[in-house]
Parts: sequence; structure tokens; C-alpha cells
Amino acid sequence: MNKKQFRQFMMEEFKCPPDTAHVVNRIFDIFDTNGDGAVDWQELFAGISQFLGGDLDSKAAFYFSLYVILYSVCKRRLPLRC
Ligand SMILES: [Ca+2]
Repeated sequence: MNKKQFRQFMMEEFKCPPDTAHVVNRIFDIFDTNGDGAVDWQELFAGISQFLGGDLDSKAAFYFSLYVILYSVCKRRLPLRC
């Protein structure tokens, strides 16, 4: 699916409010690991599995990527807690 389809999927399935569309777009960029402008099923499930499971290193890398996105969106530091 392309970015528009991904955004529509995430907004409908996860009930994301409209003002989070830019964050969903950035999540698309993380999920699109080969950078071809589309998220295939393998990339989608790999991305979702990082939300739900995976080892500690992959979770840490994924959440740090989200932190960087949120930091760039909010333009301020967010507290990091372990
Ligand atoms: Ca891709």
C-alpha cells in the first residue's frame, strides 16, 4: 500500500485522530524499510510486530525511531523513561 492507503488504514483501524496524520506518515517511512514508497505485507507485519513483540534491541531501535519522529514533530525534547 502507498502512503495514502497506509494513512487511511491506520486512521480507520487504530482510530487515529486527524491531527496525527503527519505522525502516521512518518511511521509509514519507518515501515517502508526498502524505501520504494510502498509498504508491503512483510514490512507491515514486521513493523507491527516491533510494536507488539520482538527482542529488546529491535524494540529499543523502533521506539527510538518513534522518539526521533515525535521530537521532530513536537520540536521539543520528550522525557525518556526506562
Ligand atoms: Ca517498501
